[in-house]
Amino acid sequence: MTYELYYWPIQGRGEFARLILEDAGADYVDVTRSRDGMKRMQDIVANGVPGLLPFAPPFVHVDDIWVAQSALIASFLGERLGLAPSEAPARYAALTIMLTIADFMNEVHDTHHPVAVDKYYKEQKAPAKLRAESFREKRLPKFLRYFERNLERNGNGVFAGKDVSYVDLAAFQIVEGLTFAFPKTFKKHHKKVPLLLALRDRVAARPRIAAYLASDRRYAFSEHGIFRHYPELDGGTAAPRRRSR
Ligand SMILES: N[C@@H](CCC(=O)N[C@@H](CS)C(=O)NCC(=O)O)C(=O)O
Repeated sequence: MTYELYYWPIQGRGEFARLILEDAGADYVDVTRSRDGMKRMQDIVANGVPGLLPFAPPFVHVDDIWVAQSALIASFLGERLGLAPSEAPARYAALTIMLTIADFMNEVHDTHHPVAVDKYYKEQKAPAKLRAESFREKRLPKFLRYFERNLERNGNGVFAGKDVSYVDLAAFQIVEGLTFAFPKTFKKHHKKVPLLLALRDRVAARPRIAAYLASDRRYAFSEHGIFRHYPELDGGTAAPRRRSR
């Protein structure tokens, strides 16, 4: 059985699914890597598939099932691929935290696109600066504290249940994203999130994740993704503009 992942050729919100598929050693296709993949994805957003009309990528397909929305995809894949807690209370706790990670992704996105999703960052730089200041000073510390407290409460190094699950892989991704996009700000919080950083290391050391991260299947972070590094949004000054000839 082959899983199909439909997502843009960036990490973005599709990366949660990739990490699960990779960690599970699942047979999967990252559809937009193929020559006609982008067109197939856009056709599905325009016309739907039997039983589902997704609003936006990412979405996944296996057998006759189609699922959209990154947090739902993560829980769907985690449950099918042995990367979810087995008991109901912990399963719902994992999904609760995953949905909070999806909220967090929206707030990260809004630091560089606070006004209009369909306009460029350069068209909303002044409000982005304000939004990023609030993110750095209020929202990021609040989310980080929430994640750390969940790890403290579960008491065994993972977010829910006894073993590493999809939500731990997602937490790895947000630590990586923050390290790329907000290096200066995130470093100031390191001492306050020892369990989150330890979880990041634990996930990175999982053999299939380590192999994936070293492979060309892992897209690099970039200024087309959700986590973008603009020094001025990280409390620094803007990088000098490169002169084009
Ligand atoms: N809540 C959705 C958001 C999906 C989303 O915003 N996808 C972006 C890429 S990360 C997109 O392609 N959006 C196109 C659009 O909103 O028109 C999720 O978590 O999957």
